[in-house]
Amino acid sequence: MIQDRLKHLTPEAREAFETDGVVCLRHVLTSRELDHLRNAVARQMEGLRTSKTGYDFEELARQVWDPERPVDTGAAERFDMKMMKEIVRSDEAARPLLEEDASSETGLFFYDVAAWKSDRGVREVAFDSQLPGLVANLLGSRYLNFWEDTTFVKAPHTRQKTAFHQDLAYFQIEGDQCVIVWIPLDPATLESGVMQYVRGSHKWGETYAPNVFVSQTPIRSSPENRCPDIEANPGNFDIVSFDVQPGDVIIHHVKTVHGAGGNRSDQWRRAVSFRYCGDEVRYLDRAGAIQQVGVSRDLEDGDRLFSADYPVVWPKPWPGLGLADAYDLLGPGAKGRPASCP
Ligand SMILES: O=C(O)CCC(=O)C(=O)O
Repeated sequence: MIQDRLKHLTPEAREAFETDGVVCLRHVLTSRELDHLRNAVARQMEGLRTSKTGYDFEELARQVWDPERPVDTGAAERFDMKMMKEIVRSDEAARPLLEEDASSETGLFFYDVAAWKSDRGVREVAFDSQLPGLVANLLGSRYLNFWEDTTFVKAPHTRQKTAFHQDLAYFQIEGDQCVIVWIPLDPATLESGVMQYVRGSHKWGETYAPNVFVSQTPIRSSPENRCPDIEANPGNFDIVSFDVQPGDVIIHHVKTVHGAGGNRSDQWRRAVSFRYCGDEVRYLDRAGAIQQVGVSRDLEDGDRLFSADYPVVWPKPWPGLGLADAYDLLGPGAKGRPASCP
């Protein structure tokens, strides 16, 4: 296992992560692990209208740009989209971020989070695959907390792009030792909307306000440090992307600016991304960070992430232990154990 992990972390891979803020690693996940994620994504998509955290950003973008169209997010409440519609519409620099060469209104840009809490298969991948050991090693961290998983699906012929953004200010954390692992569940290329990364942007020394993906407009409660308009001037930036197959993963630094095109292809572009934090990361109830749903909020600013909401997934208490099942026994949802239990 150790050899497998280190096999991926060649000197070139470490150098790419350090210099570019992003690295693509090939053949990291097994077909069983990918099936777990695909099954979880299918379940999440079935619950789109009833999930508190599930959105179709393609439909939302239509609601934002059409003044007559009411905002309707079903049961979802993670983002205040009515407020966002007003903010985006009053932002002079905002404009629809749509692919031009597709005219259909049938696209879907599905988003949901935190499948790990209810789905054992997602936990198996997030906690017990090669990823935690590999990421801990890449970050040089003694231990690793799992922050959250997020699902991003673009149906064939989805026009909506993913606005370029930086992840740090979405999370209630401070520190650089955090990565996002983007896991394609279908082959992905620029045509189908694979992720694009601005090389070296993790070293720009900036923290940019979050946006809601359909526009670069910062969410109002966040400090107004706007991400540069990459979509308007792509030639001014050193943008890198990777054609990927299921099993490959792309790991980016929490400060690396990234975005994606729409899906102009006939194929689905399903992806899940995992967020891991190292031992230098501290909790910070940051203004404008996206509120997590169903967390116990038992941490104070400056705390290490030692909370049942952010399980320690590396190192393993002993080799071979599967943490996916342990969470059922010990996590906040365990029977007879209140969420606030230390
Ligand atoms: O898949 C996408 O379109 C967005 C992914 C992303 O921004 C992320 O994983 O941080």
